Amino acid sequence: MKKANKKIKKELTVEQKINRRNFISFGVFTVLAAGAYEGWRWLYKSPDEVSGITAGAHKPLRKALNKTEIFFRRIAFSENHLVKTYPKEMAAKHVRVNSDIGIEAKKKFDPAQWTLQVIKKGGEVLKITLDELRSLPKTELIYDFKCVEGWDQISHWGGVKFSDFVKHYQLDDYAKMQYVGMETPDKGYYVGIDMPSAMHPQTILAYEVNEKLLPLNHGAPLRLIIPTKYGIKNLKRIGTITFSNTRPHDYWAEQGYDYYSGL
Ligand SMILES: Nc1nc2c(c(=O)[nH]1)N[C@H]1C(S)=C(S)[C@@H](COP(=O)(O)O)O[C@H]1N2
Ligand SMILES: [Mo]
Repeated sequence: MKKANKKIKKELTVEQKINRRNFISFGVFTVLAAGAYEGWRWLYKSPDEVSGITAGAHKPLRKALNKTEIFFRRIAFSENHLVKTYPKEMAAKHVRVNSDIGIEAKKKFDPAQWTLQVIKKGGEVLKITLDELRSLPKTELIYDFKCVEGWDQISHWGGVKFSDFVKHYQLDDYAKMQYVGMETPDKGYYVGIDMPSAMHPQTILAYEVNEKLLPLNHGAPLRLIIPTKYGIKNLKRIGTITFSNTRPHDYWAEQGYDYYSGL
């Protein structure tokens, strides 16, 4: 009789334990749910940032994005940190052509008439031909090009290192500014690049792919190859280069993509 009683008591205890756990879990769930709801309401009711350089977003979200950028710029980015390179044999023979904003085939463009235009202080414009650029030391780079749409490809580029270009054309004072802006000649596509990324030793003004002059669809006569950034920043057919301490306008940032777009 005594034994049986003990058994019943034990069973009740197990059930009580389950009930107690259920009660606690439910409580925790309710508190978390309420917290999440309050957080969402806070975000939802917070003011929109003014859309401009970047697409409109609720201010706290943009703040968080900017904080992430600051983290990557201060901690993760280093001039000494080189992007991985590959042997020539690994480079794709048929380099993928992605998009053509600002360089559409239907648009008239004569590469022979092209000069690169560097906008200097006071509106002075430095005009540079492709032959001049080709007479500068050439840098080659074979690396894994990455597009935000999800594809990547090892490809082989050649051209003038941006930092060599700055030195050669005595743009050192301009390179003390915070940003470089680049646009297609028709101003249809444009990017803004923070100066440390532009001056990174693997950033090149490329005029070759697979050791031949660029075809038009890859950005002839000159394109940006910046391996520390996603493809969107690798502007094809550079028309003008500007320097500034404020963020230059950026085609995809205006559509809501991350301005920094670093890798
Ligand atoms: N002028 C111009 N440059 C551009 C683009 C574009 O649409 N127009 N697309 C960008 C994107 S999203 C990618 S992934 C790369 C693709 O370069 P590729 O076509 O040479 O592979 O170019 C970048 N540069
Ligand atoms: Mo892309």
